[in-house]
Amino acid sequence: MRSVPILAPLAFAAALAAAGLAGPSQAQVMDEPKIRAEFAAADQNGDGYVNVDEYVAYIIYVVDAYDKNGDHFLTPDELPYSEPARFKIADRNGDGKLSLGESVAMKMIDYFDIDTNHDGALSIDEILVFERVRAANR
Ligand SMILES: [Ca+2]
Ligand SMILES: [Ca+2]
Ligand SMILES: [Ca+2]
Repeated sequence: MRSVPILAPLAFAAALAAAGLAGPSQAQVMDEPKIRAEFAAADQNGDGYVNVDEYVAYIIYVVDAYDKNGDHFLTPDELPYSEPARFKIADRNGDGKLSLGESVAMKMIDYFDIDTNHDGALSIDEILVFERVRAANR
């Protein structure tokens, strides 16, 4: 199953790409400063990896940031580039909006796709690879 980023610009994954562990070489097509900032924000204990707890916490934070009307649901108009097909997949109960649980469920699919060495934490390198593929497919 392909990953389906619904909260794209946060590019959460994209996000996680930085924190100073990555070499200077890697991120030409990506917004590296933004990625660095988001990785640092997500890596709460500063160990250079984003684990599941940190990932979920960051998704919650991000969902909150996108929820412009404060109803705790994300609708297509609140998502900068939502694609109808992706939104539909994420919207499991088909009510036309994404609950926090639906958003987290969707992003967890990304998490396991990104964690290619299956150590349960996301490194910068894993995120950069993931984002490069995603950018290429966009
Ligand atoms: Ca961490
Ligand atoms: Ca909302
Ligand atoms: Ca829903």
